[in-house]
Order: sequence, then C-alpha cells, then structure tokens
Amino acid sequence: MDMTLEETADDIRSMRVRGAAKISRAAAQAIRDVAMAFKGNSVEDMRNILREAAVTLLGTRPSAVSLRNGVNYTLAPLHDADTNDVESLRKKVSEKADEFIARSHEALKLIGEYGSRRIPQKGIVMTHCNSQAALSAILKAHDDGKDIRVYATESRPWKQGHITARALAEAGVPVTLIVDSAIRHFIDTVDIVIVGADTVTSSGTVINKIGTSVMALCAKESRVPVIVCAETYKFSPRSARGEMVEIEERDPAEVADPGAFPGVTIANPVFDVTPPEYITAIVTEKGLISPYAAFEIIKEFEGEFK
Ligand code: RUB
Repeated sequence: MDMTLEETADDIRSMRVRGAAKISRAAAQAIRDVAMAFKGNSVEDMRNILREAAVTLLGTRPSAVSLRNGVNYTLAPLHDADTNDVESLRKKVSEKADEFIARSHEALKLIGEYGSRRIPQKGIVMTHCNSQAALSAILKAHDDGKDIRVYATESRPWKQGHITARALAEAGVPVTLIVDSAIRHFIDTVDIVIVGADTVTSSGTVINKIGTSVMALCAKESRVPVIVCAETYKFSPRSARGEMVEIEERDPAEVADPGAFPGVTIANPVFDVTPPEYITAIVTEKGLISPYAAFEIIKEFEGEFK
C-alpha cells in the first residue's frame, strides 16, 4: 500500500516507524511514491515537489543522518543535467529509492556476518535500545551456534529495549531485561557490548540512543570491548565540513506528566555522544574499522550521500 508523504512523515515523527535504518528506508520509499504519483507535465514542478517532500521528511528526526543520506541518495537524479523530462526523472528517482532500500538490507546482512565474528563462542553480550544492525550481529552469532546470553537495557523513556528483548527471546536467545541504571551493576560479567548508531561523525564520534555513552564509559572502565554496528549511510559527510549533529529533544511528556511536576523542568534528549576512545570498532558493510577511520568512509561515499 502506498503511503502519502504526510503519513510517512507522521509515522517517523511519532516513532511508529523508528530506528535509523528503518526511517531512512521509509523516507526513500516515500520519495519514490511522490515521484510515482506526480501527475503534471512540468519537470520543474516535479523537481519542486520532490524538494518539498525532502524538506518535510528531513524535519522529522533531526539527529539521524541516515534519513538525510537516504533522501539525498534517492534525489540524486535532481542534479542530473540530462534528466529533463517527467518520465525519466520519475524512473531514475524510483530506481534510486529501490537501490537504496536494497543496499540497506544487504548492509544489514553483512554487518550481521562481520559483527557476529567478534562475539565469543560462549559469552555475555550487552546491548542498548533497539538497533536492527546490532541485532543482526547478535542473532547471527546465535544462529551460528554460539552460546550467548544478552542483557538488554530497557532504554527509557520509550522502552525500545522491550522490542529487543522480545525479538531475542523469540529467536531463542536467553535475554535479561534490565533498567538503564543497572548497566554498571552487570558490566563486569559482560564480554562484549554491541550497539547501533544513529550517526557517526568524521572524528569517529557515535550518536546513538541516550545512555549509549554511559554504557561505553562503564565498558571501558571494565575493559569490555564496545562494537558499534553502523551502515555506511549513517556516516555524516556534513560533520567533515564542521557541522555539529543536532541532538533531538522530544516532548517532556514522554518522560513524565509535566502537570504532575509543577515548577519542574523535564528534559528529554533522546540521543547522546560517545567519543571514539570508548569504541573498539565500528562494523560497517565494508568491514570493521577503527572509529578513527570514519573520515575514510565519509570520503569514499561523499559523492553518493553529500
Ligand atoms: C534508535 C537508536 C538505534 C539506532 C540504530 O533510536 O538509537 O540504536 O537508530 O538503529 P529511536 P538501527 O528509537 O529513537 O529511533 O540499527 O535499527 O538503524
């Protein structure tokens, strides 16, 4: 079923569709649907409508560079000087969207394979929030017969950790759901931390669900390796040009009812920043890299994602 652009934007804004990879695929699909539904004859009108669609989608979740990269990748034909009629623009945008979505699924599979190799034959994994990329590695290790157990943090305030815990339990992986503040209590028993990323900057800093940096800090103190699973389209070309990543601040009501706390400010930053010195490796579909090599990935893919 084709969704309208507004429906997709609303699904992403309200987190009915969430997670950096899923929102980027939904955005690429939405751009494709806009191109397919365009009825006019003017390629200039079509270009304007596609640009407006991009603005709407990019405003939904400001921290996820995957969204921008997915939209820019799909709209690359807007910059083709020789794409000057409606049908060829429609065809190219549609092909780009399909390509991006296929590439995203393929990346997830490869990240699963590469990431799983870092998981010991028998051991305890800790993860945070709900990341398809991190889950891909954990589930692959389990499928390969590794004897693993997982601590999944609840991930307040949205409790995406519930999704992770259920997915692992359904797959037959022994999983323990813990509150976020129990990270340090359990970290000494953990062999490896595996998390996802919303954005990776050119300096190797990872922006991911609030609490990730605390987990990485505790892991470093306990000498537990921290593996970040991130597709190359989560690397931010703009960060290489000095731009800071905006940390999304959501409705305080997600944390607590403001009406029940008169005179209290409630803050709800939903991502935090983990510096590269807390990260052992980043697993991309191109292979494992040091976080300090993030700039190389950005240079390689800059043309595609801008
Ligand atoms: C989700 C989150 C995930 C990353 C990576 O935050 O921080 O770790 O997006 O996910 P939210 P994936 O629930 O606010 O979107 O690996 O699935 O792309």
